[in-house]
Amino acid sequence: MGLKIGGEVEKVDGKLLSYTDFVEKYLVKNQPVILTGLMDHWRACKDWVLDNGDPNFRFLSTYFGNSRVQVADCGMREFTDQKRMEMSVSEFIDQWTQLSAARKDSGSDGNSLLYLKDWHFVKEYPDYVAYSTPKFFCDDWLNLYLDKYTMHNDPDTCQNRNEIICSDYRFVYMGAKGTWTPLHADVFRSYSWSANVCGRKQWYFLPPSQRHLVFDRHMKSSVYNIFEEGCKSNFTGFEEAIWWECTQEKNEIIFVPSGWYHQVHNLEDTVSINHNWFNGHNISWVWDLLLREYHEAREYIEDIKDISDNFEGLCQRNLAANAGMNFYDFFVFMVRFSFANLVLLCNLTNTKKLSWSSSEVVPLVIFNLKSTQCIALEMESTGQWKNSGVTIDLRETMEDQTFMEFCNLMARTYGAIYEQSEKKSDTDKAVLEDMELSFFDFSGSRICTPEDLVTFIDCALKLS
Ligand SMILES: O=C(O)CCC(=O)C(=O)O
Repeated sequence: MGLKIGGEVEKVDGKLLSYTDFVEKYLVKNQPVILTGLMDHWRACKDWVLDNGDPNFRFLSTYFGNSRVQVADCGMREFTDQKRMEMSVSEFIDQWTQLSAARKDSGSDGNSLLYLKDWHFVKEYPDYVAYSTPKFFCDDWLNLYLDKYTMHNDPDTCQNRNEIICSDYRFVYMGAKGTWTPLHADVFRSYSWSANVCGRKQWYFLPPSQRHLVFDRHMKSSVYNIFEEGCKSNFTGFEEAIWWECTQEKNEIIFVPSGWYHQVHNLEDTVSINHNWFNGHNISWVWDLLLREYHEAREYIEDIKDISDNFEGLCQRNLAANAGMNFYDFFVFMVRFSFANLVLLCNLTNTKKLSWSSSEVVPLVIFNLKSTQCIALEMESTGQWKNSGVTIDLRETMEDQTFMEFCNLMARTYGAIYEQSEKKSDTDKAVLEDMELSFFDFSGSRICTPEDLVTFIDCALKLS
């Protein structure tokens, strides 16, 4: 018996959809959708694709051939993912074209299929503007933050592995017909969007409410390939699962909501661009996952608790190694992010110096502050903050050039969502000086714990 298919992913013309409608129908409800008509002017759709719709291998190899990339062997499982290797883009393309030629000659599919994944293209080629992120996906706290800061600074973990791996969550994927991605929910339980520059993809989705059906009894291991024979016997709920299926065509963008498990198959030679991202609508998913992974990291080393000098530090270190960030990284991120929202709010509500329309951005900024505050309250209840060593001095932060750049980037991004990009939106220093006098007097200027962050946001909201 095949999969039970129950749900249908809507297809909507992105040009006719307002930002507010997208938020209400898909972000808030956490529902998938395919958007059309948003890639018309993308450089990637011209440079990377031949007239017959195939990938332009010669162009990709000539201009980007030297990049080192991660390539998955779709025929080889390694733990919960496919086995990965590193090679140059031109080596990858050579293997792809040889394989396609061999397939044409023999008529067989071959058994080794290579899939280029997670290529940090934007970070590597910032001046080659391959595409512009559609406004629906611009309220992206993750990539906005990573454009100015790093998430985790421990030299033992991600920095050591590779600077670029942690640098952003904007990727290019390229794979021949038949390449695929095993069943998974996205990193940090973020949203993702994925755009087909050429080719087609088949998506199989499982809503979060049915997640337990693809896990074993202990909720430890999950299904790798939904078409594998063993699924029914190893995962007893599997047959009850009701899947959503859809085909994403060339020049279409799919929105993948938080926590939806999905498996993806390339039906033709396909090049796609995808981002992972989170914002005020799904930040609670990120925190819930981090908390769950923290408990797992703790449980794993419980037996050395009594002989360890700094057991909590070790748990946080392991959490960062597994999840890409730990509680403190997430906390620092939330403090900087809230503070930048406050700066933006002050600029927007200072009517004397108002330089661009604030009517739509102010509610978004207030929503951001409130959703961050909710998470800070939850963080506080974990009680891990006594000796965390985290201190963020807001006066110092305000003097920091990187923070000012972060505030400006945020202002420009939120301006662009509401199509205010032509007008000046940079942070006004004079407004900040006014703010400093009035604000720090009653909020204090140091943030060390989630409790401090809650108080800080309370004060910030009073200004609105
Ligand atoms: O395109 C693929 O193979 C996988 C993409 C994916 O899982 C995602 O965008 O979340």
